[in-house]
Amino acid sequence: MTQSITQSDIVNRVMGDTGSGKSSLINRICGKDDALVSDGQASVTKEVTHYTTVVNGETVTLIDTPGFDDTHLSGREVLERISTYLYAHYQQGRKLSGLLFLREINLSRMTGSAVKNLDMFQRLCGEESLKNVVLVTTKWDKASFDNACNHEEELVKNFWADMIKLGCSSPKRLGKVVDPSCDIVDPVSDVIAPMLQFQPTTLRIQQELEDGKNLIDTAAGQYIDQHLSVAIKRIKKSHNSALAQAEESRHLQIKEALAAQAAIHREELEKAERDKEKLRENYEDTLKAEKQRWSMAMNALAVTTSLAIGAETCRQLRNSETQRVAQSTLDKS
Ligand SMILES: Nc1nc2c(ncn2[C@@H]2O[C@H](COP(=O)(O)OP(=O)(O)OP(=O)(O)O)[C@@H](O)[C@H]2O)c(=O)[nH]1
Ligand SMILES: [Mg+2]
Repeated sequence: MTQSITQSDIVNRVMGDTGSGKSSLINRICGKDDALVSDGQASVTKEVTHYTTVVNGETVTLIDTPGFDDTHLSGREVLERISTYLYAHYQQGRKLSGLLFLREINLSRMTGSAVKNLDMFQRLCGEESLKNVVLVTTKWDKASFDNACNHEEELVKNFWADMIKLGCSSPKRLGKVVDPSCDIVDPVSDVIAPMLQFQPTTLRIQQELEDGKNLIDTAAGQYIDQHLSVAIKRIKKSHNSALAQAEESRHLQIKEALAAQAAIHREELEKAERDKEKLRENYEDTLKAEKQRWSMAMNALAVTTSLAIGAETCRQLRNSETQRVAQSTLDKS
């Protein structure tokens, strides 16, 4: 169950590719199954949610986030959710202690969306906060050890080198179980515990929003905006080409298939143009809208919590009633 974060909590944010095991890791660290875990088919975590646990006597809060390669949400939607959450916490005087960036080791190559995810992560953090970042590779138990080592080497050499140079911790290996022979470590004692020593940091996106920038003018917002412009150009081209081919074709079935294709492109185009427009909106309006969305979620959470408390109270009452009846039977006998 989520709890509110207090000023003294050590707050760590968990990011990474979709399906890389962010929610599973949080469950493992907290020793509970509160965060919803995917079955590997599609992205599951859509809301930014926090979970709290105690490590070495310190209260640690872990923030679960959707990835920028989410299968349901657009990059703009993910950016809005993450930045609003982070900015709201910053405004309340809370800083992040650490950030975990996860990558599944048994994937052989970095796809375009994985690269985008990594770029967005760096733009959100800024160089100053990279010393608070711990890189993590997951699912070592599932991969062939040699292939996993090769992929790790490729990541460190080609994709994570700059981040490591700027102070990121070298990657930690995680799998379902700890295995010292392969350097597969324990997430609590080997990943979270060392992070307790980190000096809290202000992320670049938090500072940019504090300086009064609109989302589109932040480093992360600009990246999304550029990607949307490229996507809009590409979709327009495909849309026009499908329409032209449909017009030229003499076969009714082909004509219909191409027209259907053009209609799909039209929808994609409208969505991308809407995203671009929304990104341009005043950040205060975005913040207000996101907070409203949250407040509904928070109310729902409060109801769930009180229902849970109700059920627990009933259970306790039932137990005490059972004990009372048992005691009176004993007294009578
Ligand atoms: N074998 C193995 N499977 C894992 C490990 N960690 C996570 N998984 C599995 O990977 C799948 C995805 O895990 P999640 O924790 O939902 O991943 P996520 O990054 O939170 O995914 P989204 O919220 O959808 O972005 C699930 O089926 C997990 O059981 C691991 O260390 N080893
Ligand atoms: Mg998740």
